Amino acid sequence: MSESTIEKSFAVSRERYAEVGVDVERALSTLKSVSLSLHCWQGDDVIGFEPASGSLNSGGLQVTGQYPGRARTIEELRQDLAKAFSLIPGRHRLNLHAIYGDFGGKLVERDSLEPDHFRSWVAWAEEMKLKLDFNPTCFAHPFASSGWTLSHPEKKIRRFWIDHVKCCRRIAAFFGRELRTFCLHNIWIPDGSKDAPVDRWTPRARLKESLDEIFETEYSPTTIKDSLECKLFGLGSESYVVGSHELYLGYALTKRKMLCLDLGHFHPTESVADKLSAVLQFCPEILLHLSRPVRWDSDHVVILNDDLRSVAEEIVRGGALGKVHLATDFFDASINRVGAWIVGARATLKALLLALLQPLAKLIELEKNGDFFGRLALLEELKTLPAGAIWDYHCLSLDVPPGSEWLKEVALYEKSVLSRRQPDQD
Ligand SMILES: [Mn+2]
Repeated sequence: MSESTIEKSFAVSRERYAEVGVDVERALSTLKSVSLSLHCWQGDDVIGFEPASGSLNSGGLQVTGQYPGRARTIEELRQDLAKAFSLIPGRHRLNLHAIYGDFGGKLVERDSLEPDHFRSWVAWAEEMKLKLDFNPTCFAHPFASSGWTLSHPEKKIRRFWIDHVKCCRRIAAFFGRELRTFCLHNIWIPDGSKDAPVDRWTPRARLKESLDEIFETEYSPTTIKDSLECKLFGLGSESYVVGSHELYLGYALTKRKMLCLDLGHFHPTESVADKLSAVLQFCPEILLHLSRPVRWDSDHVVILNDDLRSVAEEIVRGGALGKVHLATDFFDASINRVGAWIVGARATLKALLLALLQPLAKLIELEKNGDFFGRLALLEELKTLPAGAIWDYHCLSLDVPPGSEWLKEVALYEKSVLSRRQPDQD
């Protein structure tokens, strides 16, 4: 696709949108201001760099697939991330988990993590002009093998995880200070039980107590924004999850923390998009984890489906782009991992673009006048307007390959880099 073809298609498409009352330039300038938080863990199947890193498959997480090319070192992960970021239009953020420290092959217990273990990430982020976000890793560890962490019945184990999260908040605040921006710090724990417990009360009281201790240290909200990620069910926690939606919603509201809603953490028929206009009546900000559940919380790569489009529409229609932090969260080891990142990030940006290309004032007017047929028909017509030409122009103007041209780059990267990596021994 030549530049002039893209520009010509853009000019025609811009006219088509103008006819229905959409200002394309304005939509694009809004889209350019959006920063996604890209999760690092798609690159290495959530394994991280602890020397004796065990299996992830504790705490209800499961990565399936053995596609070659997994990043095995910090250098490989950075190289893959740089490739992915180069094919995603816009300026974005990188989301790290605590197991991704620069440990130099040494065993550092999770309750002894220091900002120093992440200093090289800050240097890399500065070089890449990225901001950093952070997460404690309360899984894939012998002390999490029972499936309980911050609400564990044993005080010693609770202590370990409380101290871990405290270390993580220090590191997040360090990121915020060093990079002169806030760092999104999100807590997810696997705690729950396979079968229906008799006592649902005590673990929730213990979790609340653990969180209270974790948040005793106050950091400026300009350096760290804490969030809590709820879940309805998980593998091994089908009947009871301690950190449920209600528990964290209550906690977030009363203790002024952010709520994190993950698209895969609710009942399959429940709409996360619908929650935004409810939760944001009370919470000033929210974190969204963009994932794609297929029948369960399967963490498939995000695509431009109705769920994602509805989320984007709700954010745009509510004028909430400044209140909703968007973070990707999926892991698929059965396909090219770098490509997976790009598909998910580009789909998210496309969903936002489509939402921004709707004539909101006109749709609201139809609704206000009770013209529900007109509303339905216009929404249907919008679906086939030439958004692709606008997207291509957006990519071109941000120096990123338009259309499917980025696939060539991924294929080349696979051939020259990923396919040369030795397969895992285990
Ligand atoms: Mn999540």
